[in-house]
Amino acid sequence: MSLQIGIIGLPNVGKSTLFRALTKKQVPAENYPFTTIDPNVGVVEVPDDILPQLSKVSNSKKIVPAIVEFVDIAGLVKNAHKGEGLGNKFLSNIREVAAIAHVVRVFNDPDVIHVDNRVDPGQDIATIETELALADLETAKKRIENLSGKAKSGDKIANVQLPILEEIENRLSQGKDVLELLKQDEAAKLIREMSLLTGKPEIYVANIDEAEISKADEIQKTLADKTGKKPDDFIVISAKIESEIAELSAEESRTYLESLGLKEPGLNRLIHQAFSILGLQTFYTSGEMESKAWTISKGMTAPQAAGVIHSDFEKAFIRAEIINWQDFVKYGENGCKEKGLLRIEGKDYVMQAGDVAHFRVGV
Ligand SMILES: Nc1nc2c(ncn2[C@@H]2O[C@H](COP(=O)(O)OP(=O)(O)OP(=O)(O)O)[C@@H](O)[C@H]2O)c(=O)[nH]1
Ligand SMILES: [Mg+2]
Repeated sequence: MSLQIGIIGLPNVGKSTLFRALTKKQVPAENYPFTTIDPNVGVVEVPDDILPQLSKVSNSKKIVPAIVEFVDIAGLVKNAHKGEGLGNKFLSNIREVAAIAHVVRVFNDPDVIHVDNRVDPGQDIATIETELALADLETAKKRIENLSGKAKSGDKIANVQLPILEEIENRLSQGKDVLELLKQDEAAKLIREMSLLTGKPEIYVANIDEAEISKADEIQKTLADKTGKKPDDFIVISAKIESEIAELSAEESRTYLESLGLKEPGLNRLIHQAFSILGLQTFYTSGEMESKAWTISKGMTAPQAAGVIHSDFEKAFIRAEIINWQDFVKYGENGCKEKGLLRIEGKDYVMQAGDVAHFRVGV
């Protein structure tokens, strides 16, 4: 399962600066043998305050965090959908990712050229989104052409898909995305199958001047107002500050963050948000050997979660023993058993964020 976040945006907005800062947190590839080694792909640890606490209680030899992958994609320009500026290649890079981190330039630096010679985040977002919509429109039109004949001759699938495609075409021609249609199962299936760009979950990363970092909340609100999006859709950072923090030791970065009045690096927020828009969450296992965060999709049941640990475990699942992580940290595993804080859950149990789990399986 490749669940990558593509970093996209206009040229020169700070995508690669951000990517390099992220990859300073890059995990050693040998810990994750199935991850591709590609200079444009960064395998990044998901920051996790719970793991060290579990590890301490269990006296674990090793901590294994969850990971998320970021892909640095080259800048898109106007008319990318017509192939401008290697547009087709970059658009196909975006088709392969599961979600999008859209970097928007807010910083003013006369030394860094803006492709349109002005800093206007709202307009820049519109430029990129228009390209994505036009690329999707072409994909939809081609598909409609292919299916029309089949639909007339009574092809079942074509007759199901054609009205959906027409709806997609309709929305895109009006400059809308197709996110709304994801609520319908058939449409969602088709949108994923066609890898439509406007059907991917997206976060906006506003790259602001380092001197403005104390005004981050204000800027977030202004951006939301200007673009008609929600403030939470934006993560406001300074790529420059992030790349500096990434060079520092843990101790130094704490002092530096404090001096800027920040609680945590902006990258941590970005990584968490990225994880969340992919629809992912973690559960934990913790013992002497290791404390580990396992990645599952939200809504997965206990047997499915067990199947992530080992594919045989899903079928062989008997029961799950679940302890809430706060209880685990407070009383330890045995303490929780004595206090009745260990729950026995069956095959219908839906995993909750922060569960510490033991699966009993019949193999
Ligand atoms: N002042 C300032 N300059 C920045 C910031 N972020 C990036 N830059 C500069 O902007 C220039 C372009 O940054 P990149 O990170 O290479 O931009 P990019 O989006 O990857 O550009 P392309 O790959 O060409 O699309 C570099 O000279 C960076 O040093 C920032 O937060 N503040
Ligand atoms: Mg770049």
